[in-house]
Formats: sequence, structure tokens, C-alpha cells
Amino acid sequence: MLQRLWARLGKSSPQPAQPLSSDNVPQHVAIIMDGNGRWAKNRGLPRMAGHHSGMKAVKHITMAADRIGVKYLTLYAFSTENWKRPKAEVDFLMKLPGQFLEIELNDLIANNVQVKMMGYKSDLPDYTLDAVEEAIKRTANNTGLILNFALNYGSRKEMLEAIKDMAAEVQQGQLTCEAIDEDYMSSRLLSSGIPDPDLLIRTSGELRLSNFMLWQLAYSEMWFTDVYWPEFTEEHFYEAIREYQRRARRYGGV
Ligand code: V0D
Repeated sequence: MLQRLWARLGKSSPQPAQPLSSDNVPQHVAIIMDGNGRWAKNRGLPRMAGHHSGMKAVKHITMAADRIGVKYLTLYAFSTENWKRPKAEVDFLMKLPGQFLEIELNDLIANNVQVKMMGYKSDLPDYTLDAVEEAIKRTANNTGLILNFALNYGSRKEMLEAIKDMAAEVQQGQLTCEAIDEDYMSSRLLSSGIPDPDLLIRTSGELRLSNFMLWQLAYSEMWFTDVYWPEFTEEHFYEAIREYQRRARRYGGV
């Protein structure tokens, strides 16, 4: 479905070169989309060209995730630490959600994708937040893939805010310490309502979590690749899924 509509945008919809089992498809895949700047630098292009090119991979991987039956796709687009980058780069990045949605929102709607955002909205420029909120509103009743953008997201801040809110409620007698268990903590995080990721993918050779979903990734499988995000294709994505399925089968055996 998604592939047919997106085919119009000039990209065909390759089936996996190797077969992909429909058993044990991860329900939630989270991705740290790293290496956009390095990809550009290696080609003698400005970093911004890498970020722009990375948007195309977002489209292709969303399409692939939907096709194989992933239910939640969380993409780390901008961290709370990324504000430290040069102002020109931050300004450029903040225009990408609007640009992406201008091109893709109609197709996302047509394909029953629900857009969500996980992060701190207050620091975002109006034009960024307006674009994202329009997408969230216009896809709120969709029942297909949940495309969750981590935008101005930081995991330690997320946990501290939850803890501070809970402490204040305990102090005011609205919450008891005994009621704070793992499920309750999960419900107070920005990912509330979304199950923990089954699989984390990080591109570009870095082997760190970089303050991404520290609580939620406690039991997740992790898959790393040296491929830069702008070069990350459906085939790389399927490779990660196949490895996830192999690991799941191994655990089933013992
Ligand atoms: C740059 C690679 C899509 C990572 C992908 C503001 C770095 C391209 C979005 C997007 C970015 C976010 C929210 C939304 C719709 C689209 C995006 C940023 C960066 C940071 F509702 N790509 N993308 N946002 N890049």
C-alpha cells in the first residue's frame, strides 16, 4: 500500500533480497540516525546536505517498516544536546520537519500512518512545532504504523522530570511511594503508551546510547552498522530484522 503510493515519488519498492520471516517481527524498532554530517564531509559537501539526504532514508525506512508489519518506529531526529551545534546548523535542522511533512504528510495520511513526537516542545521554534502538531493532529485517528519522532529528546532529562513530578505529588499526598513501580515509572515518561523498543539500530559505527531511551532500552536487542544514515537502505533494515529474528530463535531454543 505504502509502496504503491510512494512509488510515485520515484522510488520503487524492492522486496528483501533474502526472505524475511513474518514471525517475530519486532513490534517497536528505535533508530539512532547517525552519520549524516560525516557522510556529507566524505563527499566534500556541507553537513546540511547530509541532513537533507537523511530525510530520504527516513521515508524509505518508514515505508519498509510499515511493509513488514512493525507497529512502532521511533527515530532519534534531534537530542537535547544538539542545541550546542552551530546556530546555522540548528536553524537548518529545525526546518526539516516542515520540509519533510510538506512532501510526505499526504502519503502518510493515505497510508494510515500515525505521527507522534517524543520530546520537549517548549524550546522548538514555532514553525517546527506547528508543522509537527499539524501532522500529529491530522493523523491522530490513523490506526497503522506509529511513526514516533524523538525531537528535542533527552533520556536523563525525561527521567529527572518524571521523578521530580512524582516527588511533588508524593509531597502533596496525591501519590504514595509504594505505588511507584516499573509500570508506573514507564507511564510517566515521554514514551507513555508506547511499548519498550524490541530492537535498537544505530548507524555510522558509534556504539553508544547517547542519552537515548535509557529506561526503555533496558531489555532491547541492539544492532549496529558502519553504514552512514543517508546510505541506510531497506536492505540494511531487513538485515537488522533478520538478525533480531535469529537471536529470538536462539533464546527460544534454550
Ligand atoms: C536530520 C536524519 C525528518 C537525522 C534525518 C529537527 C538528522 C533527517 C524529521 C522530522 C531530520 C521530524 C519530525 C517530524 C517529521 C519529520 C527530522 C530533524 C532532523 C530534526 F514530525 N528528518 N529529520 N527532524 N534529519
